[in-house]
Amino acid sequence: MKVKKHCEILNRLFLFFVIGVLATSSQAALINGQNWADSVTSYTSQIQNYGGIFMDSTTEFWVLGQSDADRNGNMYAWDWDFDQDTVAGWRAGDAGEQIVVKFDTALADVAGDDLVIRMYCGKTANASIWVSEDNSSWTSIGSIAGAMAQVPGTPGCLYDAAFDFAGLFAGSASYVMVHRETIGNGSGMFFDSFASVPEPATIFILGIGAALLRKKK
Ligand SMILES: [Ca+2]
Ligand SMILES: [Ca+2]
Ligand SMILES: [Ca+2]
Repeated sequence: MKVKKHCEILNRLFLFFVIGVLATSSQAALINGQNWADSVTSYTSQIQNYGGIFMDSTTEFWVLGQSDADRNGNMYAWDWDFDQDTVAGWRAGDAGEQIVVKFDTALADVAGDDLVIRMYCGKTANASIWVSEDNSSWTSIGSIAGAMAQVPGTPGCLYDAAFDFAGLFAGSASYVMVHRETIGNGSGMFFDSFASVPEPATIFILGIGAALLRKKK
């Protein structure tokens, strides 16, 4: 009996610890252990959502915070009754477009992938992806290319492009830039969100917390 009581107390203490860890790490941009871009640092003149509305200071949220374009969760962004046009990018025409977003909590090089960008694009689209500590010195970490008849490149189908800093970038990425590399038909590209890849430790703590809560019921 006594042992059981102790276990219960330990369980409770651990639950408080878990809640405490989550509470101290829960800033606005950290949702479910994932770090989302906090602000838009700069963007070129033709950056717009799919409906053709140009981004301004009131619509920078299109690419900030958690993914929100696909509200019914089928990885397709154009279910008009459900989904939202909360994306920003470029259409067929203008060259050299780019967006720079900033993370208040910089992304580190963790085991495996570090950055995930949710987007959709046309089949000839191509963007180079760059990271920086200071918004001045940039390192290329890869690219996203459209493709024929598959994701990415299937109209409206969202794609999570993941990037590993390992061997490419030794710093902590406070800034992420997406830069347009192709123009012409099918080169449109629209970005929904920018995020860290959740660290296994965070997933583990969340998992234990959820298991304990279930046990309490
Ligand atoms: Ca959808
Ligand atoms: Ca990594
Ligand atoms: Ca969005």
